Amino acid sequence: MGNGLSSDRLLPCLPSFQPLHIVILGLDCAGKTTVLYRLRFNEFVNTVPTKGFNSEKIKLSLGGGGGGGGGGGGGERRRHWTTPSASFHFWDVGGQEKLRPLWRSYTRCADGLVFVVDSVDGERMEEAKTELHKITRLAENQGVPVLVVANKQDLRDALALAEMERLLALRELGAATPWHLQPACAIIGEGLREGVDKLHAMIAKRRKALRQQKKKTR
Ligand code: G3D
Ligand code: MG
Repeated sequence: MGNGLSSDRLLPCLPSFQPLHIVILGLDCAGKTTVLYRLRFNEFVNTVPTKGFNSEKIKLSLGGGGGGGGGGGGGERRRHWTTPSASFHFWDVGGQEKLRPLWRSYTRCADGLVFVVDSVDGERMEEAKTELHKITRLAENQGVPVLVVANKQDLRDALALAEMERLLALRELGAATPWHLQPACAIIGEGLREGVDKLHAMIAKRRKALRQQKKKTR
């Protein structure tokens, strides 16, 4: 689910040979740190509330959907040499209310955002929506692709994807902001690699559009 659009006047701050700068945001307890360590180690890591941030550089194969984990290919035993891969620098930032004003300093120069939402936390869906829209509306984040992770889909009371799309008002994110809503269960890793594939595709598409735009204005 997503709009898959890509166009913006801002140029990405990082040259393409550097890892993609991805910021993982969302309310506290949504599962951000679980997502980060699942991608890094391909296993469940017990988390404690994040007071500041966690950061990991991870090389991941692309296009394989589920597949192995990160950590430079440690869990990717069957990877063929032609399988495309990409390097990511993930920043998982604390989601408690008092820490949210700090988000902006991490998203400056971001190539992409991952916004993790607890699919069971209906009571705080409005709050999640407000924070998501606030961060994507910042001038420096205009056009930055967003992967919205509908996490904890393993739980019985998880909201359906269409309902989450509606409650988070994803269609109101703005025509310039590409987004994709990915159902996931971070504790077992389900949906995460598909989500990263989508995010990477949106970033690549945006970069291509920006290059073409730059050529035209020369
Ligand atoms: P945060 O970094 O967004 O604050 P955490 O969230 O990654 O610390 O996760 C908060 C709690 O949610 C953790 O449980 C974690 O195990 C749980 N969690 C994360 N992802 C999932 C998921 O996909 N399904 C389920 N059922 N639980 C998940 P605790 O008990 O340690 O608070
Ligand atoms: Mg955390």
